[in-house]
Amino acid sequence: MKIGIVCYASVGGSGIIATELGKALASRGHGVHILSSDMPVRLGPYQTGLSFHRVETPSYPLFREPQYLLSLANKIVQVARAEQLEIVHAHYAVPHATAANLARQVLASTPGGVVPRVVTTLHGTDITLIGADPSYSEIVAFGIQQSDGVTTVSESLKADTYRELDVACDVRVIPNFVDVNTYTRREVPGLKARLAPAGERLLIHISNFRPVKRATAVVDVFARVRRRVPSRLLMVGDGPDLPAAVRLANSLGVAGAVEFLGEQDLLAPLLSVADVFLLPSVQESFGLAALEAMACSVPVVASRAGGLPEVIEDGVTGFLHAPDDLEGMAGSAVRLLTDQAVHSAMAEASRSVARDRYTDDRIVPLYEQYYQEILGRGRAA
Ligand code: GMT
Repeated sequence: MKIGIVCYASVGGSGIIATELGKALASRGHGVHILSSDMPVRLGPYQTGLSFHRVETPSYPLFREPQYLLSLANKIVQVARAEQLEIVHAHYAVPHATAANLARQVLASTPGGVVPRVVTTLHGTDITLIGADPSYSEIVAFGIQQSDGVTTVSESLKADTYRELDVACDVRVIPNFVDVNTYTRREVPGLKARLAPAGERLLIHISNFRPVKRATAVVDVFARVRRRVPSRLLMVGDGPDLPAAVRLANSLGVAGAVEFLGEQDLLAPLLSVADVFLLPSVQESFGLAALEAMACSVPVVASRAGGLPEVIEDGVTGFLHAPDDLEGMAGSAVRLLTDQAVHSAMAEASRSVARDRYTDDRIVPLYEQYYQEILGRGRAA
């Protein structure tokens, strides 16, 4: 198939999954074209069958705002025509579903031209935060409704979509996936000694430090853990709440035990030296970062929110608590750090779940089947 994938290039789960999907589809023989405003973080080196198309959004003195929706729709039209795309797969509804549907409309108005089918994958905040905002909701719902196929990354997000927006279309749940060969626990000589020189236990958090991730709650939970277990915290990523997390680490007197590492390309080595992953998000449609940790045999202590209970089994691969129960999260982390038997069982179960349910080999064919179904429906019509 000839497939266009539209995604954000910034660090965030939707762009990561879109890029990993593009790479996996190309290695399975499809012609894949990624459209984004910049090179997506996980694109990696050249791969046969995979190309990248930059969406340029020129500024003009009259415009106070960049016209990204228009330049993206325009780029989709151009790439679809040049490459005869059969599928345009929009990752994150805002505004990618709208741009893809607009492009399809333009292409349909050209006699004899190719008209791709539009698939939209909803990732989370495009529904739960941004999409449902009254400033966007009508257009987001329309973009979803007009798509030829719609997927969500969890059952929870599917329910949120029906609840938050006025959409009545069928929604297919296709969960996220992880490359378990890249994300696997490995020996990293000297790294643990460098990050935990006195043999402390290591907790880790990886995110884009947006308010929904509650980076300050991570520091708060860690401060409670450190009172009971000699430990250190790795904070990986960057975003609006980073300064608040640094301030809180200072005011709680744990700044010396917290390393703010910023954005990192290679996460598996850091996960390989970690003992517990903390994810106290307010809301999380899936929790790709948690799945990547699990693949590296790191048990997760997280919020019982959104799709996290679909990924993390409470008491088996980690512990779940109400988002505000920071003391409960600290208690679970302490249990993992002090009871080796519990930790080993959960580490092993975490790896097994990632390997048995969420590999690219298992999930990517679900997208291929879905594309075929949608193309088949188009032909029948
Ligand atoms: O994690 C983020 O805030 C980024 C956001 C995105 O769309 O880039 O992530 C969402 O999509 C990921 C991939 O499907 C999910 O794993 C995350 O759980 C989801 N984030 C939220 O729902 C807050």
